Amino acid sequence: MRSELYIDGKWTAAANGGTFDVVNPATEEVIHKIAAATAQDVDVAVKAARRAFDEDGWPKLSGAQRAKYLRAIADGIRARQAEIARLEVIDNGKPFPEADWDIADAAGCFDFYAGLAEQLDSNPEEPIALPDARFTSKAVKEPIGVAGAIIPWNYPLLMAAWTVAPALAAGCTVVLKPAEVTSLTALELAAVADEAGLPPGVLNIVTGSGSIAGQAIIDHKGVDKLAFTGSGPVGSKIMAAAARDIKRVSLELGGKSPFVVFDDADIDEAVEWIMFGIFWNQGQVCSATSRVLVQKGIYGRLLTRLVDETKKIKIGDGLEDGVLLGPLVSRRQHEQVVAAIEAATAAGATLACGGKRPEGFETGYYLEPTVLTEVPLESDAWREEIFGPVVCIRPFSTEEEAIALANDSRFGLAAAVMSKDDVRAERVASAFRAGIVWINCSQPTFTEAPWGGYKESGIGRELGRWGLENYLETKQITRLASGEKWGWYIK
Ligand code: TAP
Repeated sequence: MRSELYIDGKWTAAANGGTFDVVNPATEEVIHKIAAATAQDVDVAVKAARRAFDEDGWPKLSGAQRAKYLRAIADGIRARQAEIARLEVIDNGKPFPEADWDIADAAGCFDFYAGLAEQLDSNPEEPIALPDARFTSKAVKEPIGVAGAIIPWNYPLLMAAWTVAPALAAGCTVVLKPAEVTSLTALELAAVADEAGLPPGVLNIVTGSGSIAGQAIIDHKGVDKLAFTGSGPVGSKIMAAAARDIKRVSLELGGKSPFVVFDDADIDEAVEWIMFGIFWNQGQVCSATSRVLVQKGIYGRLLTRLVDETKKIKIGDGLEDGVLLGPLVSRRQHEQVVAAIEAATAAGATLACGGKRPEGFETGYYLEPTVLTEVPLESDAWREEIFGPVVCIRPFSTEEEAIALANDSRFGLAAAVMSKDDVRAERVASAFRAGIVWINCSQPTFTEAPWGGYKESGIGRELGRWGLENYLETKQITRLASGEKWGWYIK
């Protein structure tokens, strides 16, 4: 396990020697200590990233040359997949098969953006037709500069890949701050990049707190672009900080995503996807479909089946075979989710199952998977992100009612609909005010497709070619044809 900052191609302690504890959420044991970056460390990292961008030529490499590094990083991650996945489990708590999936996805993300970096070479410019024949014009794409990336704890390595891979592919250099509670695998990414021969300063990892290291990144004048994934309040702060220096900014924030199930849906299939939509990763998923709306004809039967299946979920340490629900990421997150459930029942909601620490789990941040019914529409449980394994479920009568309930939210990250009637499913999909819509499923995520939210769920899109655009500027180059004269002042 690494414990130092990775700055300018070197491993280094924090300037003041400070560290923070790494806690295994399954055992509550302190398993490691990691350097806590100060503003001074962030300054050194940003200056290294600036030099790598402005002087050392990272953006001047061809896309194909950058792609070689990205593919070497992908290969390096895959070569150590099981070991990195294990680190993810002891840091974040998720079951090993989920962590293994994430690490494979992270490697795939570097491969995907290697392909897009190569495409930048084959499409270096776009000719622009002008209405004045004396001029020709073209648009070219150029990297924005130094990207400051701040990521959360729910998919530690994968969120790093979603920001670092497109940034490097575009020709940007990066200073990345992982979440304090899950920093182990970001440091492994630095180690893999180092082994891949990535030039010094191109990728810098500064572990530490949001209020010190994160704040230093968002305030630094040497950072051109801020890429943030996390909570709305911090996203709002980051946007305000970006506004001060007109930094480019992309935000991937939370949601309270609806899942509408019509009464022609297969109940088993619906229950499978409802569970996947809220219990995967202990429900700590920005796109979790945490508000389920079920048409009255099947509501009772579906609820009974959902509660039966939810009670069967095997809870335990993510390293144990067959575990489908690990502990929540931290004591703080556990306390917040328990408080949200208590507030829900105080507001009038009914606990259909779950809601407490499971029996036999006195240690670890464990929580039973929870189903809430009769949740008042104005309560926080219905309207605010809980970010835990807690689903609110209610019946509806008509399609219009379901759409109105689904869209009645300040968020708009994701939404899902289930129906055997394809025409209706498409109609509802197009009526959802959300950036990601699933039909007859919930959560499958592909590196190729755009990811991001409407309304307060964020700004900009990650993944796919949209993710690359996040790190590119557009420049127009307009030329007066030789032999042409302007003749405004001098005839
Ligand atoms: P946040 O506080 O938003 O943390 C996300 C990242 O921002 C972390 O790296 C954090 O650092 C950093 N950060 C915090 N304050 C900062 C500041 N002033 N300047 C710069 N960076 C700062 O999320 P959280 O506290 O981990 O979770 C709180 C809630 O946010 C959750 O319950 C959930 O609702 C939501 N959340 C959403 C997502 C997604 S994917 N949308 C992911 C995680 C959480 P440190 O954590 O190291 O201090």
